[in-house]
Amino acid sequence: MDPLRMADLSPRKKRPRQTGASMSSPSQDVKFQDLVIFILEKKMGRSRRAFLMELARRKGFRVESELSDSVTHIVAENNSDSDVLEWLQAQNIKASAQLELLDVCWLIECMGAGKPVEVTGKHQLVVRKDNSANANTEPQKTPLLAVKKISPYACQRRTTLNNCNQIFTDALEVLAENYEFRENEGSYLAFMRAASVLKSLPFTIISMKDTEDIPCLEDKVKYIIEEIIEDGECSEVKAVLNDERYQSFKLFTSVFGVGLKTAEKWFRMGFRTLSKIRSDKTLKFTQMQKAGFLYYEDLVSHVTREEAEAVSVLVKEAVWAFLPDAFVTMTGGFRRGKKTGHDVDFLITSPGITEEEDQPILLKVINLWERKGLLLYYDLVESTFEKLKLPSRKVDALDHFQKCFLIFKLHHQRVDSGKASQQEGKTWKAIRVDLVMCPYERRAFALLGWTGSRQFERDLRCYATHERKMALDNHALYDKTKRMFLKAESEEEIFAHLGLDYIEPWERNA
Ligand code: DCT
Ligand code: MG
Repeated sequence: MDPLRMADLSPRKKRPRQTGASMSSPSQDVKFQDLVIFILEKKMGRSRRAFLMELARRKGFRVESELSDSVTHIVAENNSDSDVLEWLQAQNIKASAQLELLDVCWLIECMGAGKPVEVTGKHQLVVRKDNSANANTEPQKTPLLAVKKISPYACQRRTTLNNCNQIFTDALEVLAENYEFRENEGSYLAFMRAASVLKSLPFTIISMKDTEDIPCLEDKVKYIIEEIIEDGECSEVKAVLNDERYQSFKLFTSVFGVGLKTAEKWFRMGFRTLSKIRSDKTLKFTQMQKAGFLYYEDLVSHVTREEAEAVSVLVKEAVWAFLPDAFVTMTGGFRRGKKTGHDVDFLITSPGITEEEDQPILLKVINLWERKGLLLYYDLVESTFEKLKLPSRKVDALDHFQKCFLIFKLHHQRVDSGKASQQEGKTWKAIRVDLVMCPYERRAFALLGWTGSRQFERDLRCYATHERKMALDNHALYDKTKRMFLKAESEEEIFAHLGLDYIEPWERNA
């Protein structure tokens, strides 16, 4: 989630809505000169067209009332591409190859981003099959008909990174985060669940009718969606983004080692900036927070995939020096195909790491890196794993494996020189890394748990409990009816035990 992007949802005062002829002049403040939009009235209706034209112009887009040669993008709603081509033919206009024929979802996304967004496949108009049997029927892109019944559980949905509803999910995640900051867990979960289900949809919501069969959308969520459909933005989100408490919590918790409790304390003490906190003589910081402040700039700039791959090479090199048959797997967001992350997560195991016997691999790796001057901070958490412990009932519980939360000093020779390296000849970047080590027998559970997303994990565990009378966590799956642990060698087997279709890691971006 990027609240700065949300802040971009036009910082204007709410104006009375205008329709029809009272639209602002097309020439007002055109920010994006390269594209000229024409919105098709056919099947969209006059008032909705007028509303969208006005909104787009307010956001700095050039929107023409009449179709002309200068138009580069035609936006239509409820039309297939052949509908639009037929219409153009009837107007005696020949569509050039450069002319983009796009669904209204593209324009709505542009409104959310406050700038033109890249055209991808999902923005193209549906191609109507031209067999005579259905040539005269409506185009097939009627979202509700196109979608099977949507499950309320994220583990029964396929959620790729191609989010057609980002304008809504960004808004819902800002509101969820604000509830989290206010320790309202119920609303936090409700808004996260709603954002998650919208991320799985293969279409963009363009009217409230599209939301009718979607689960997990409480009234307060629908209200937000409706406002965004109508205005292109949400007043509550704008208020939250401008709220001092939200801004302070967001800022304070962006420091590694600072959680809600500390943020709350600093806010109550009247702090609003990190520089005041850092220079305060009376405050005591944990080692983690000290490191968080020291490497702040690096840690808030996202880890790129290139950087993650470079770290991966070094983790494997170090682990294999001590345990040549170890399996080292990058987990977390990068395993789900994300291009950036806040950290890089790794799961380490080997046939030699058993439930009975611990191996001091993490300690050896840490000692090695320390000798090489590659560790900026580390916290080694010892294992509290017990073979016969039943899976935790808490869906957000941390696991019991040995792990190390660390900050790695990644030298930049081989990777793209980002901002950090230009900083006065600095040749390295501080990168957050999590290393987790698990017994070989538990590797499938650990891999599934550490791949995420958090919402996906939450729903997997809820599904196991409520739909299957089983208990799942990062260590094990327990069948309460049969009163036995169910073993698994792979993630596929865990899904099969749960009676779920297998969901690939890149489809778990719930
Ligand atoms: N995880 C979990 N429950 C937690 C914490 C983590 O199930 N309380 C799982 C889900 C994702 C994985 O561990 C790694 O966690 P993060 O690194 O926090 O998440 P991420 O998806 O990798 O996100 P990012 O790309 O920001 O690192
Ligand atoms: Mg991660």
